[in-house]
Amino acid sequence: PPPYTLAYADRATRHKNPAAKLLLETIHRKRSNLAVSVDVTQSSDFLAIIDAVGPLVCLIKTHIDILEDFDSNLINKLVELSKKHDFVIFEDRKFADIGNTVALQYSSGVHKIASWSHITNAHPVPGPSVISGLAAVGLPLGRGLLLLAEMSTKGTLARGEYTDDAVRMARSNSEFVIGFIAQRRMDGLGLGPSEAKLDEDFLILTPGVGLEVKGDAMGQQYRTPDEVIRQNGCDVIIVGRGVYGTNLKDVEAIRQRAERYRQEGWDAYLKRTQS
Ligand code: S5P
Repeated sequence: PPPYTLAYADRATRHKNPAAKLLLETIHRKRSNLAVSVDVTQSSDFLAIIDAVGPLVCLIKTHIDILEDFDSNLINKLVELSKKHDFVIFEDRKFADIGNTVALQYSSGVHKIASWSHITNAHPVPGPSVISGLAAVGLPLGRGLLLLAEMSTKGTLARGEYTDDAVRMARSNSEFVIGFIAQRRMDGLGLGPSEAKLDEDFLILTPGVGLEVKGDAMGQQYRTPDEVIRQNGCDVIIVGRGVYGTNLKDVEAIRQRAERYRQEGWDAYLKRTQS
């Protein structure tokens, strides 16, 4: 059967990349395909939200450069929380430069992303060299990369041929590229049966998920967990504002919203695999 009808647990055994394996195992263990994106500017809010939603998620997605009071001790605390609550870390850095530059941005600077983030992502726009630059740093550390094959925003240029070429780039580098940021299942996408490999199994992590509203004032577009997981065959829902909301101090409400998304995402997965 095509991978999207397989259980997360079965898919975990098929993956060799340690980050892909860890994510699939964590999803299965915690009965959660929910990733929470913690896009806040203060470390205290960042850590409190992660501590509250940690038990309910498979993955925490960060934009570490948003934090105004970042210091290296914050990374120690994030890593401690990831062990305490058993979640994977994904720094949403969206690398998009020449190989030499992205290798430095990934390994060095203030944030030293490769040293703590299991997964990161890149725009395919520079071509395959963006992957080889990042892989030189990340592969020896057991990290995994997602390519942004599509985006959730109105008017995105990541479509058609661009998306197909992103899939081809991933296929040629599947040791390090574990999947895509995309809006639908990408396996065999638009490439015809001769080019699609039947046993390929890319992870599809999908932002633009919300239950209350259809979008924001800045081009974001939302779909429901059921649309994303069951109807479009994606693997992980990424939710930011739908979970942390506008009152960052009300961690109990944040936890409750996370549980609602976790439940809806998991139900959609059960429907997809059991129908
Ligand atoms: O196409 C995309 C790709 C990403 S990684 N659309 C997105 O929204 N994202 C990220 O997902 C974005 O940077 C943000 O961190 C999160 C969505 O946040 P929300 O508050 O709209 O759920």
